[in-house]
Amino acid sequence: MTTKQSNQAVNYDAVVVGAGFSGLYMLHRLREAGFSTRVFEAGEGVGGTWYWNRYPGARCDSESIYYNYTFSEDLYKEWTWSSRYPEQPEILQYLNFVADKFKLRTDIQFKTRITASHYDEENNKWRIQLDDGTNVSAKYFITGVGCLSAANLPNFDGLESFKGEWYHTGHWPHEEVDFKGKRVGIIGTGSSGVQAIPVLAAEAGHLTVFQRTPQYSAPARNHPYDPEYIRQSKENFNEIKKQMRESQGGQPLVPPTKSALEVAPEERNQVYENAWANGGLGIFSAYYDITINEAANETAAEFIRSKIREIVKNPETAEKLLPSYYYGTKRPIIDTNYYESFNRGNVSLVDVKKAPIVEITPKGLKTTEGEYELDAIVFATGFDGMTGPLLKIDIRGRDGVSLKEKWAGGAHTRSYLGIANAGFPNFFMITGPESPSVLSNMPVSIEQHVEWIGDCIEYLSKSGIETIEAKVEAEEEWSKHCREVAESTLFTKTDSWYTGANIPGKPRGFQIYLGGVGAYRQKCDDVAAKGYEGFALMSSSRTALL
Ligand code: NA7
Repeated sequence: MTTKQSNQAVNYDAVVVGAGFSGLYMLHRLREAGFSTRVFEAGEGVGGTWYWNRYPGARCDSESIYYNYTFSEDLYKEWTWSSRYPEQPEILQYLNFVADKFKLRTDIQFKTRITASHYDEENNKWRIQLDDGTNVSAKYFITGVGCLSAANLPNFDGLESFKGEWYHTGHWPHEEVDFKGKRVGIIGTGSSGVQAIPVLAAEAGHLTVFQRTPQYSAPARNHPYDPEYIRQSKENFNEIKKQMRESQGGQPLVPPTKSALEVAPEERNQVYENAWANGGLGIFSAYYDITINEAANETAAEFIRSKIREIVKNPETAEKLLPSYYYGTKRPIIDTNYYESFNRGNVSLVDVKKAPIVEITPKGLKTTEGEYELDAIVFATGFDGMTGPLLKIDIRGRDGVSLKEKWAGGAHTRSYLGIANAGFPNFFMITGPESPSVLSNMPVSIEQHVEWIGDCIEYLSKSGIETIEAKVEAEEEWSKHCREVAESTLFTKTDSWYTGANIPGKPRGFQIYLGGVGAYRQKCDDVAAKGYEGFALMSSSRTALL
């Protein structure tokens, strides 16, 4: 294993940031093609999101047989998932299995954060600074930093004075945290909070949930897999893989063809009842217009509200839990006993939209209405999504211009296909802003980017091309297209981390491409087939070939 010292002045063909789903496959893909590649990972192990998000109840909301790599049929057939929605430890186990199978660890340096990466135009190299004070360089700089890895810890006064323990769901300790009998407060009711609340409630002496925005959630109805179902999925590997890659959302689902408004209310209600009984995200995908038409959206929203009123026994609590934003325009959630938790005697709900949090005190947490004494606080307050993880690294392209500067001014990030940036030669982002990323089944989108980037680097190498860089016009056109697609939906009408609204001061703009995984793949393939249309290909760092 290479030590940290051995990095002094080392040069690689490619440096990849992060050893999650993206970094692991990127390393494998480039190494197989014969490129010297080094991955740097801040954690002590592989896993990325699944390494850090170890909070109680953490699990995936994509069905497990689709939430894995499909680049290797052997791998798909060797691994067997235990249940429909796997828990975090099982996904982490899977990624460790992948790292072992493809012998990836020898080219990963753990416990090392990349702090800066600057393009050296004269030598056409990325100069990469590590947090141990050493440097490396690479021809290609590739980020696999994930979309949700920069934790958002709200800037509450007094946190340092708190006498108890506090945790963020996205940076959970590796040791078991004992909440038994304790007075626990949890801030946030997004996917992480909704997953953690029932588990914490079962353990804590008392759990106080501090809710700013009530959420729509549907039961996951997780269950162990029938071995026959697993056998069939393995047998149908090629068909499943094809369907996932050509689909809208990265899962082999038949896209809805009906409007929620063209069917009789009784029929629609039955469809929603069936989806509720089956568990998962069936309501979200029941009709094609749920995220584009207000009236269609309201049918799904009101159905879930009716379920909340039915489940939660205390009418006052039920009322506080009723969401009112457009269903699905914040990440739709699936849960195990979320609303049911509020029927427990040891769970209380505090509306912090009505009475905001003022400060954290030595004894607990103060809102405008009173103080809550707590032994532990869990921040389930989310992430600076999409751009956050990229901007934590000081990335500078031509003329020393930083990515932060490039993305600061406007109301929107700009990128070409969510993969590349004008002014940043030989820099690729895996699932960057303006790609389908988080609004798709992530492993499918990750594989598509990794394969596209891998093919591109092989093409450049074979063709004697030294530099690839997105053209400004291509970038502007792509960003405009992304905005137009987003603006034709209800997504842009809600404050969410998708739009950057959860981070004070962050420029607002929809950060994800909503055109669908299949159509997006086609676009990327067309760009490559046309000799990397929209990119300038150069024989040196300045001389354009095409
Ligand atoms: P989310 O979905 O961003 O949820 C964060 C939650 O924290 C949400 O309920 C926020 O309320 C709440 N929040 C954030 N800041 C505050 C402050 N200052 N005061 C009170 N409440 C606050 O993050 P998750 O980790 O749950 O999920 C992230 C993604 O991971 C998820 O979408 C999946 O893709 C997987 P708000 O809604 O902003 O009013």
